[in-house]
Amino acid sequence: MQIGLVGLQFSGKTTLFHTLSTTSSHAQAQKEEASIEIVKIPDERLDKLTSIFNPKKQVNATIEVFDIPGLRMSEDNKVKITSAFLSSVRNNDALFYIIRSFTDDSVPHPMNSINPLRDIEFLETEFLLSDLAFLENRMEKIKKEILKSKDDKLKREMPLIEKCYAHCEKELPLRTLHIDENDLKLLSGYQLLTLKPLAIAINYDEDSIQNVDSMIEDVKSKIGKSGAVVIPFFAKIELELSKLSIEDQSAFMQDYGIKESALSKILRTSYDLLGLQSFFTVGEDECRAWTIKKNFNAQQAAGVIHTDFFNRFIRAEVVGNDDFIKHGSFNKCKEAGSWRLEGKEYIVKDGDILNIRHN
Ligand SMILES: Nc1nc2c(ncn2[C@@H]2O[C@H](COP(=O)(O)OP(=O)(O)OP(=O)(O)O)[C@@H](O)[C@H]2O)c(=O)[nH]1
Ligand SMILES: [Mg+2]
Repeated sequence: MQIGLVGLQFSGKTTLFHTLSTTSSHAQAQKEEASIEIVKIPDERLDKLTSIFNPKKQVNATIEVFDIPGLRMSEDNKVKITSAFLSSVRNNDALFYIIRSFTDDSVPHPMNSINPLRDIEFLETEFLLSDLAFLENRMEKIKKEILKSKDDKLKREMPLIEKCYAHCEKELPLRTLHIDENDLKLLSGYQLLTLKPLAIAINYDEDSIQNVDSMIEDVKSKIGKSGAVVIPFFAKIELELSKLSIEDQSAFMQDYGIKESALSKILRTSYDLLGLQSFFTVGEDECRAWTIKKNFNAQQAAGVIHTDFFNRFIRAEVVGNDDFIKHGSFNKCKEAGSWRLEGKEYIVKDGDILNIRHN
């Protein structure tokens, strides 16, 4: 799974990116090309399991974060969308608009003034236009092909594309259109931009921390039907905080009045947007978090570990997270009556500890 940080130039994307990364050096902050970081997802539940098993290694779930250089002012003093930019955006499973609200005279804004709502609207409009152009092309193409081909798929696709086009024409992003699962599959290869789950992350000045809740509510009330989640962050101080030890970080966050770090907010929101959850496997070799879709059954979850586990699935031993941490092993959970043997149809719950039986 990959999320993309998208926005205008100098909105704080790379600064935020560096608060997320645990490995890269902060020295490359001004780098201009796009970069991808695999971000380890902190998980207290996994930490607890590791303290029980003391395994050779702990493997956290990860998510890929793509830092895309922002749109800048071109020679005619306008900010223009480029095809290179659009194709970088298309590559992601979910988007985070990184929107500037901080003021700093030494950092120019490509549109020369600070106006978060205008910047959000700019991105939404450009992406909507890109989807409209694609859908229009697709309709033309289907019309031609449908005459030559007996493919039923095209006949199913046409009304769907028309429905999407009509929705976009009303200036509404596709993420606010109800599309059923099968139709989504038909669209999945097209990478429509306004269909991607969206969070709008607004980069505020540190002196806004106390009023940020009402500022966010204000933005939410003005962006209308965007179907987006809106979250605040404070790139500049959070970058400073991210260099401190975990203990110092929480002390400083308390001092500043920051309730949750940008890292934690971004990861939590990504999981929500993408409909993801975790399950765990445990043992003396490794304790590990795995990422699955929310409605995955036991067999699908097994397939994430290994395709053989999917094909040769027999049963899954399952213990809920709290129960496992309370009792500390599958055997003790058995004695306590909280161990279950489930078939392939079992819908895995967030935090479940699984042991897959296969032949
Ligand atoms: N005062 C202040 N400066 C910030 C903040 N966030 C970022 N900056 C500064 O703004 C400049 C641009 O930040 P970047 O994070 O590189 O911006 P970007 O969005 O990655 O820019 P592009 O990659 O060019 O699109 C840097 O000098 C940052 O130090 C902030 O919250 N407050
Ligand atoms: Mg950057």
